Amino acid sequence: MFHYPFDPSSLAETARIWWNLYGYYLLLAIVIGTAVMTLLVAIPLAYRYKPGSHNPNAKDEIKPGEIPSERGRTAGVLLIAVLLLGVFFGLLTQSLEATKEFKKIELNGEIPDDALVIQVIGFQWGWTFRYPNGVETDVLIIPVNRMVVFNVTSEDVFHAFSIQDLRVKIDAIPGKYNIAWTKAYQPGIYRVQCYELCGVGHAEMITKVMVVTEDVFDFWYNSQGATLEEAMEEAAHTEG
Ligand SMILES: [Cu+2]
Repeated sequence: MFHYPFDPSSLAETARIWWNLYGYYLLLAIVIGTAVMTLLVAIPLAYRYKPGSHNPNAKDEIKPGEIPSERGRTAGVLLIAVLLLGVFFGLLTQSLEATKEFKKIELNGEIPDDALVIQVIGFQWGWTFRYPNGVETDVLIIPVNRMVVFNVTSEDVFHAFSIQDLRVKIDAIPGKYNIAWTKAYQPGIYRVQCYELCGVGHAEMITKVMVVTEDVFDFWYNSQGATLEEAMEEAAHTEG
């Protein structure tokens, strides 16, 4: 809906969902930030000390024990309060919608038939990706335009599996499987990183995800553990 610089929503469906939500929050932050900064400048200017008049706004002065008159502000304040409530309610609704979309596999209780399900195992300090055909890798390889479901766990301490560019993040907890998903829109290489402080090697708990075309992925997947370079060559060969 909104388009800002560094918009990642063309990279993946998950990126689109969260970036869209981020747009609402950013817009509100800009409106409120502008109002606050304007008042911060305008009020000291309007009520500053002026020579010859100790209190230029004496009519506004409230004396101890006196109840100030409303001076016609109640309606304005009420209007702003109602508007803000409306905006916050809108944000709440949008946030719930985005969360529901990201959690849809758990909520629906079923994985789409054409989805690729990859087991993601975090450990001190690295990642193992286990594919349905039994192949295990330390680099994540996924096809473009296909739903990829991550079944995330840990074999030691708490970690968090994340692909920042695709806006995927989920806790990796020993003894528990957490589900995340994405659907990448274009081939590319992105970073996989641990987002839960998990020991001295935490900062190096990084690998990459390679989003490849369906052809390359199929060659790689069916080759049962060939390198991705081989699969890419093979795919290029077939096309040529
Ligand atoms: Cu970690």
